[in-house]
Amino acid sequence: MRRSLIVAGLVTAMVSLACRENQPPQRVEGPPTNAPADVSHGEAPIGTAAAPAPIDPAAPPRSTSRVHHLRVAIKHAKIPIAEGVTYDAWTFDGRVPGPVLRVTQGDTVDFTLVNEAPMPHSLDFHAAEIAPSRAYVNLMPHDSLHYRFVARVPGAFMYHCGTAPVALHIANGMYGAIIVDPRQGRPAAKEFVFVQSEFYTKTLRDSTRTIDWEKLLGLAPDYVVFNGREAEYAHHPIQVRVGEPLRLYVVNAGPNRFSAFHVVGAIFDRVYIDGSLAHPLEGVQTVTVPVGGGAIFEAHLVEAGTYPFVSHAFADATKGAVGMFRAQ
Ligand SMILES: [Cu+2]
Repeated sequence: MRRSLIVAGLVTAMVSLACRENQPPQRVEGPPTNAPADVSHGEAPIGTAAAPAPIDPAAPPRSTSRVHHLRVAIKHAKIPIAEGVTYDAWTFDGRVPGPVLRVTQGDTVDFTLVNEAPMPHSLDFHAAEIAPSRAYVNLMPHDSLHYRFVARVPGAFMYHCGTAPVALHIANGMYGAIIVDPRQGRPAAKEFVFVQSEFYTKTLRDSTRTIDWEKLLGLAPDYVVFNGREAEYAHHPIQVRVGEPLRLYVVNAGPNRFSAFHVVGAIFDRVYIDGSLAHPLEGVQTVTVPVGGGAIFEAHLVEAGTYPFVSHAFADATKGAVGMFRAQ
């Protein structure tokens, strides 16, 4: 019995060896060796600033209104996520990320959500304190929902579709940022909003991309992006002035990858986790923005030049989580 098992094992080993010898050698792909851009951390080619970026990174201005009538429409839409790459997305207001909303601490948000998509969706405001069972319910196609909340806590907050499976709805594009300014305001600065997120794609027959659920569960995105497009602000560098105070509202929509937010060539003067005024970090290089979280970064650039900003988790920067400030 034992001898026949040994013989069977030997035969199996010889057959598998013979099969392997008949196979062509597997091609092992190495890392690319040509840098996309001739600048430190140049993970993507740097474009000219002459053409504006598809999504303006500038923060919307503060409003003096104390009651904000906000209306968001859920729509399915095809949106570009990289040069020549179109994604079959689920969106708020037909764009990814959804619109940047901005209110002031203590203001009332009078909110209406309209579902113009052919399937149930919802919207969850991280800036609200409210019963999800009342406000974040699934909204059927052609239906609408209305409620109010008071934005009690200042910060940079995420909003997103909360319909299960939530990872699918977020990965398909249903997220955005809402800024809640402290009642007393913040010092004057040039302000930008960056929403980090991931796309997990496979190609359909008509060459548009759709979700690849296996890639999502395996945490292997094709693209990691700021404001919905691969290396958008490397292709369209953001103009700033030397020495002027910058304020960056960074929200990480995920659905999976933590952001290690860093500006190359700068040290953050202050970082407000989520936006809390109580204990800002001072003199820090890189700060984690967790999935579903936000932070407010204040910095200045000391001399003229190009300053990349990245997720310092560098596989993600390679996949598109990179942009450039051009200081003049
Ligand atoms: Cu949804």
